[in-house]
This record gives sequence, C-alpha cells and structure tokens, in this order.
Amino acid sequence: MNVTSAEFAKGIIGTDSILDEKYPQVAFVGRSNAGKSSVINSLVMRKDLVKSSSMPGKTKEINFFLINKKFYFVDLPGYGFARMGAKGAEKIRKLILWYLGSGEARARLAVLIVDSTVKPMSYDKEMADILRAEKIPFVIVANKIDCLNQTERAHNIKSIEAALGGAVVLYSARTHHGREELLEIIVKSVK
Ligand SMILES: Nc1nc2c(ncn2[C@@H]2O[C@H](COP(=O)(O)OP(=O)(O)OP(=O)(O)O)[C@@H](O)[C@H]2O)c(=O)[nH]1
Ligand SMILES: [Mg+2]
Repeated sequence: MNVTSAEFAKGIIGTDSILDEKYPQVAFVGRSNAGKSSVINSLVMRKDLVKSSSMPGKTKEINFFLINKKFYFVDLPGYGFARMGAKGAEKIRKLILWYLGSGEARARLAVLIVDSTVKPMSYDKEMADILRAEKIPFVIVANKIDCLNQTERAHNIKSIEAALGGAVVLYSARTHHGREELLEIIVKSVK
C-alpha cells in the first residue's frame, strides 16, 4: 500500500464522542516511550505527523489521523513510566479503557507496540489481556530492533512472544524495518 495522504483529524480526551464511524480505526497502544507515535510517523513516512518525544508521556490525548481518506490511525497515549506520577497514569489508563471498551466505534485492529530493548512489562501483558477481553484483534510490534544485535533480537523476541502470546513483527521506526509487513496486516484489517 502507498500512503498517499495522512492528516490530523481530531484529538479527544474521553468526554466527547468518538469520531463518526465512517472510517475504520486502527489503534496504536503501548507503554509510554515504546514508540507509538514514531511507528505511525514511520508508516506514513513523515517525520512529524505525530509528535514524538524523548520525554515519556508526550501524547496525552487520543489522536485520530485520517489515512488515504479511508481509515484512521488512532494514536493512544501510554503510561507506565515512573516520571509521570500515579495520578497522571491513572487518568491515561481510564482514557485507554474508555476508548477500547466503547461499543460505538470499535478498532478493527490494535497494534500493540512494545520496546524490544527492555523486558516485556506488566503493562504490555495488561494491554494484551484487555485487547483479548475486548475481542479486538491485535498484532504485536517489537519496536527499536535497530538497537539490538542478532543474538539479542532472537532472545528478546522469544521472551516477548512467551509473555504476550502471539506472533511478533520486528520493527524499527528509525530504519523502517518491518514497515511493509505491518502495512500489509493493517490494510487487510480495514478492508
Ligand atoms: N532507536 C530507536 N528509537 C526509537 C524508535 N522508535 C521510537 N524511538 C525513540 O523512543 C522515544 C519515544 O518515542 P515516541 O514515539 O514518542 O513514544 P510513544 O510511545 O509515542 O510515547 P508516549 O507518547 O509518551 O506514550 C523517542 O525518543 C524516539 O525517538 C526506534 O525504532 N528506534
Ligand atoms: Mg506518543
């Protein structure tokens, strides 16, 4: 698939209604700093469609981006970083649960992004469990593999698969490794 257009549509904070359901949604979830915003930028080949940052907790709203005027990429905030504080984390957790649990406009697919340079965390496990409970199909994306050598890759991917269950797409938002593979999965889900 070629990404021919990608535009910011709306940011929501949980009190407003989810966008009209004209277009299917693909949701990007994952711990703060895993690289959700960076993966979206990599998929659309834009450096700054979505703001990413080395300060965890950059994304605080649920942001909708209309892709090819056909479907939405939904960038969810993440939590799970100590610096954010318990109160902020709880607020974001509620926002994520509200979005994933809302019956009105279900995501067709969730892209669960994990940081492959660190061990899978309870956060990642919790997200996988929530997605299963909500019956939202999901693909696991092991991001930042550019930081790992071959041995580390094999080892870390194995432990991600064991912790979260399911196949993993190896990804690097920096080098775009895995981009075609992930785009193909996404396109199938929104058909
Ligand atoms: N080396 C490397 N760094 C990456 C990659 N993807 C993201 N990063 C870095 O990881 C940090 C966090 O990336 P973001 O895309 O902002 O992460 P996020 O998951 O959107 O974070 P929140 O919005 O805080 O939930 C940034 O410093 C990125 O440059 C990758 O594939 N490789
Ligand atoms: Mg972000």
